[in-house]
Amino acid sequence: MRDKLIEAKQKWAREGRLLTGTTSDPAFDRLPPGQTLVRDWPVLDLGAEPNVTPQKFRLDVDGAVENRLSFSLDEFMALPQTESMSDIHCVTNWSRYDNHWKGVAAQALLRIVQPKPDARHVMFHGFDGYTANVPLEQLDQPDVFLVHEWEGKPLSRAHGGPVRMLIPRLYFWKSAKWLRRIQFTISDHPGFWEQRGYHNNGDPWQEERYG
Ligand SMILES: Nc1nc2c(c(=O)[nH]1)N[C@H]1C(S)=C(S)[C@@H](COP(=O)(O)O)O[C@H]1N2
Ligand SMILES: [Mo]
Repeated sequence: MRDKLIEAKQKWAREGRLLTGTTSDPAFDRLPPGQTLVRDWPVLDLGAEPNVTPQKFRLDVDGAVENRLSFSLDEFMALPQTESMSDIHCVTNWSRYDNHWKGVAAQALLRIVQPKPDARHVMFHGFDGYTANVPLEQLDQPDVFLVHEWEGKPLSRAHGGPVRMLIPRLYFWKSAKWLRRIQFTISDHPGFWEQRGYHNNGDPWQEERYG
């Protein structure tokens, strides 16, 4: 099942499925090219949704940083919490507007861990072994959060609870669920889908679906 799904998605990447060949500017077009609005929130993952109990939860922040950190769930929840509203854009072409989130601002975390001057890239690791990479400047944005609440409720297991990444300006595959580790690196390393034909950057308005 899992291998079939991965194979199908790799085939879409090779064929350039859903590509419209147009780009737009988020300042003028809220909906990126080729996207369709949905009201529900679809679940997409590799099929093995880990059961991350509060006891099992741990978040490590390490690599090229001045202060390596490791949080229990209580320690994570004790960090300053921020509420935000943002849109989701999935590469499989659904978008969902006005999601209300609560969590820790990535910029607040960056102030605590202090990336070293030569840190340029970030790899997110999930409890299921999933990885996704972004340039450090994509993490250092005011709308990026480590979220644990959606619409006033704890984030469900299916959507990556207790804690997932949220990077609204990139396709949603960059937002790792069941967040386990944030690793800062000097050079770039492709994540799970990036190794399988997805674009390295993943900007929806540039239609960076496949690389
Ligand atoms: N840990 C982990 N994070 C993941 C995935 C995954 O398989 N494992 N799938 C990604 C993909 S391809 C998408 S589209 C979104 C889907 O998030 P959702 O199920 O909450 O809609 O999660 C992303 N984050
Ligand atoms: Mo996806």
